[in-house]
Amino acid sequence: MDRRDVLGWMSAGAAAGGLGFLSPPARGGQAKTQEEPPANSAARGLPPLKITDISTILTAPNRVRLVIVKVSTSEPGLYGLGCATFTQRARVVQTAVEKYLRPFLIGRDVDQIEDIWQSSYVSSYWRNGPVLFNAMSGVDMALWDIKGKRANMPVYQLLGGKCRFAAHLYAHVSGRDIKQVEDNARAAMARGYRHIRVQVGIPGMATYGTRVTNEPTNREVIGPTNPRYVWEPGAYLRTLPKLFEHLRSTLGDEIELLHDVHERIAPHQAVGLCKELEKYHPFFIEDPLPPEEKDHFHLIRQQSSVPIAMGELFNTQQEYVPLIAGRLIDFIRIHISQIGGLSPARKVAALCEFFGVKTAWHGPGDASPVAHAAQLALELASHNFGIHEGYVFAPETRAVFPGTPEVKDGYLYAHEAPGLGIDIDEKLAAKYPVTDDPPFDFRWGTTRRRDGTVIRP
Ligand code: GCO
Ligand code: MG
Repeated sequence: MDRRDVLGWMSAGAAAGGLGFLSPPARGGQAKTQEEPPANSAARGLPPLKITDISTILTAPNRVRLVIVKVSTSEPGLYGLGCATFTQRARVVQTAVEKYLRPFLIGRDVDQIEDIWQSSYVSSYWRNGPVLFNAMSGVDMALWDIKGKRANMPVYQLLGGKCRFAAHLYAHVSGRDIKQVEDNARAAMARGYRHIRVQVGIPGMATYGTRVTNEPTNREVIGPTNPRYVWEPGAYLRTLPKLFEHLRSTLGDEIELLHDVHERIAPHQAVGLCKELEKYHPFFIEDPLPPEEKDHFHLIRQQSSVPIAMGELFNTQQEYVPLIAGRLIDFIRIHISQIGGLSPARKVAALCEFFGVKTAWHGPGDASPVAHAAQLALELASHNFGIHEGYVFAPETRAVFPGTPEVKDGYLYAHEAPGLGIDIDEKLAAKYPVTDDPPFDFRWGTTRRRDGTVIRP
C-alpha cells in the first residue's frame, strides 16, 4: 500500500464515522468500519464493543490517595478497572483522564488496546511523564481487564499463561535500631517470608523507610522522608554494613536480605557501600543512585557484584532502555502505572529477559490493589520474574477492592477470576474521599541537609 492508499483508507474510515481507521480497505477501495470486524478478527464470535465512558474514582482508605480509572463499554455491566495512582498529584491525573482521554477515547473499539495506547501517547505533541502516563495506565489496565473478562480468562492467560503458581514477595521490615530490625525480621520470617527488605533508623536523621526514629513516641510513618529531621549520609553509611553483619550472624544465610538506599548518597558513596555490602550477599540493593546520575551505574558495576535494583522514578524508554541494554542493573523496579500501564510493561519484561534482568515492579502502598493485581498477572506469566514488593493492604482497603490478591506464606496469589480479578465497591470507596488537606499526602515533604540544601528525594 503506498502513501496515497493509506491516506485514502484513513479518510474513508473517517467518512464512515471516524472509527474505521483500523479496518483494512475492502476490495474495491471501500473501507470497512469497526462495526464490521474483519472475518479473521481475534474477537470472532464476540460482539464489537465500544468505550462508552471513562471515569475516575478517587478514594483514600487508609489515607493513601488512590486514583482508579473505570472504562465502561457498550455491553451493559461490562467494565474494566485500571490504576492511575500518583498519590502526590491525584487531581492532576484525574483531570488528564476526564478532560482529555475521556473525550479522545469514547467510541473507540475496546479490543484495540495497543492502538489506543499508541494514539493516546501522541494525542498531545508533548507526551509521557507521570501525569499523562498514569492517566494512560488507568485506561490501559482497564482495557486488559475488559479483554480478560470478554475472553473469560484471567489476564495472565492472555499474557502467556502461568509459569509459576504464585509470586514471591518481600516483606517490609524496619526498626529504630539494629536489634529492633532483627526482631521484626524474625516476626516476618515466622509469617513465612523468605525475602525481607531491611531499613534501620538513624538517630536524628530523616531516614527513608523507617517507621520510628530515635524518638520512641514518634508514631509518624516516615514514608519517603520526614521533613522534621535533616539527612546527612555519614552515619547511615557506617551503620548499614553493621546492620547486614548483624542480620547475617543472627538470622543466618538462608534469608534473602534487600535494602532501599532511596537515592540519597553520592556516586562515590554508592560504589563504596555496594562494595562493603557484597560479602553479605544481598538479594538486591535498590536505588543506590537517582535517575539523574544513571551514567554512574557503570562505576558500581565495575567494582561490585552486588545485584542492583533500579527504576521506580523512570517514565520513558529513553531512561530505562540504556540501563537494561547496558547490563547495568539486575532488577527493573519500574512503577507500572508510571510508564503507561501493562502494555509497555510487558514489552519491558520481554526486553529484560533478553538482557538477564529480572522484574521487581515497584509496588508499595501507593500502588493500589488494582495495580498489584495487574503486576501479578504479568509476573505469573514472565519467566524473568524476580520478586514482588510485598505490601499487605489494611482491611479497609481490601474491603474497597474485593479480589485484592492474597498473601500466604510469603507468596502473592492471584484471585482466579476473568480479567484482573479485582473489583471496586464504589459506595464504600466514596466513604473515604480524597480531601485536599493536607495538600501533600503520604506525608511527603522536603528533606534537607544540615545546611539547608534540599536532598533528592
Ligand atoms: C519503594 C519506594 C516507596 C516510595 C513511595 C513514594 O521502594 O517502595 O521507594 O516507598 O518512596 O512509593 O511515594
Ligand atoms: Mg524504592
